[in-house]
Amino acid sequence: MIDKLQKYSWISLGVALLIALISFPRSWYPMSIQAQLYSWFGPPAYTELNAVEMPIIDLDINQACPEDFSGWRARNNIEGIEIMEAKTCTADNPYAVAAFVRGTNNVSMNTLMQSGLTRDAVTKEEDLDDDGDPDVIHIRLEVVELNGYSPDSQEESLGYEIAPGINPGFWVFAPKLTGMASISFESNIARDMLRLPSPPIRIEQGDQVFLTLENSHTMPHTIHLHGIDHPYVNSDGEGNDGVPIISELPVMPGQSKTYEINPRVTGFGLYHCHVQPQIHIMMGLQGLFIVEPNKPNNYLQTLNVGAGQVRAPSQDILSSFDQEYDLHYLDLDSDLNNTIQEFNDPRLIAQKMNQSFNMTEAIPNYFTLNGLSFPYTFRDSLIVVSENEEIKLRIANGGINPVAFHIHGHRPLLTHLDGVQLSATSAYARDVFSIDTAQRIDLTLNTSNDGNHSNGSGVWLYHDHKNQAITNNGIGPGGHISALVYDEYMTSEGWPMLFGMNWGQFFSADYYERKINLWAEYAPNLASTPNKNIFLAFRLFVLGSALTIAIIIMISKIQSFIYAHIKKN
Ligand SMILES: [Cu+2]
Repeated sequence: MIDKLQKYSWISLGVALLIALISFPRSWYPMSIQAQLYSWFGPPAYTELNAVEMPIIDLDINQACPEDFSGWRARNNIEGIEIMEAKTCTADNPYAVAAFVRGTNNVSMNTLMQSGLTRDAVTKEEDLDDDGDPDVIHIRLEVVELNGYSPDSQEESLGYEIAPGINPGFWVFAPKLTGMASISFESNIARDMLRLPSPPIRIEQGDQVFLTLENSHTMPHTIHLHGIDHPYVNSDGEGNDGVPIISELPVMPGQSKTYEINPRVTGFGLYHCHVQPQIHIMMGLQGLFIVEPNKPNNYLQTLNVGAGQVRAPSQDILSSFDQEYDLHYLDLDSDLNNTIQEFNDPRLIAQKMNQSFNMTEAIPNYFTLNGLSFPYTFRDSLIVVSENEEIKLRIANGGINPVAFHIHGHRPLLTHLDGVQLSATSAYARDVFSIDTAQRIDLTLNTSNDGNHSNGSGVWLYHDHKNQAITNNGIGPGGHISALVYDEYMTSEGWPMLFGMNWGQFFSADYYERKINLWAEYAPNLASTPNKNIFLAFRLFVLGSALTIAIIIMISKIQSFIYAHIKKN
């Protein structure tokens, strides 16, 4: 019997080694052997990706966009002020637009109540040059904290989402409002007028402007007028440049201060806080400041809350353009901005911002356009056009990184740098415009379908071509991606017709929390998790078993060889 086994064990060993050889995974062989095997037997079959149909995306508009309850999108005429239609799904309150144009002191009680503004928010008086429009303008701004911490609430107080589930802390300049700061007693969500960015301000060349900062915040602040003609001291002989280490002391909590501006030249500048500017500017205390040419009967929309489309453009704009848009880019480092979610005590916030936070280590991880990040940028930062239009784009970069502004399918013309008009020979068209920190550019976008100005109708992306900036904390698409959309590609609900990937996942907080694989739906093979190969597992099991049997047989062979040797001796 033993002899028989001994006799067949050579065969068993051979079979076990053969099975081991066959089950040994191909990919474990050295490349030269693999290549030789492929030349003999051919490479393994190509596994095709699952083909998926690409239907028109059926996005639930209620998921994408809050409902237009009050019909704010429609074209309107309020108190004689023509307010253009907003074709995007969300729009500014037209009563507030009318009040910003006429002056809150010049509108009816009904308009004022519907605007939510105080009677002194933006007052307009005296036609100094007798050209049919008021020239003494008084603007009053408060400071509002968004997404701060309050011990009374489980969530951030005065909540403001820049993208699904993303609520960084901000400080903004905001117009003076009546009533509550949140939308209701039950909700802590900030009402529509309290948002990022600080609103663009528009005045006319030669206006006598009083800009009052009513510091309703817990920190000292100022207003500096960047690139706007203003005297160093005001008519009372007080500092008027807003720089607390040079010209004046900051405006302390509860105090107010009025800056005086009487611009002799037109311009496109900024206004921003100059207290600890490295911190306060990044917290959101910055806005566009535009000085328009003096024209007769020129009523300006003094504030453009949330920036975007100017719904009541000036006479100067209406004489040469079909539309005007304010685009304000901003980046932020959530480690800094979320300081106001770590503490409720202003002393601790000040301590971190003044001492422990190191601004040289700041790395922007969120990127906003007009206060929102993708996909919410599609709510109110779309540029909606028809063919053969001329559109004025005023673009400012308030972030610490440069913006490489790029628009698909178009070559806009650069006409102004930092508000200074280029000569006709130095104006140029291109498809990427670099905008460094605090710089402003004016572009004329022409939608003539001639292959040069425009490639024709469509949904054309516009975005920063710097690739960090098209993400939300590294997850893309995100950041300040938006689109230029032709009328025929807009739905009546104010959303572009989209072809391609399902957008439902972009409206999920899980996506930006890195919990969803974007490719799972249209490329499931690429999105599957490797190392779950049952066939490979079986093969390795067979390999292990065969090798175990072979080793056992070999040991027994060696044993019997040694026994035989001992017996002999
Ligand atoms: Cu400040």
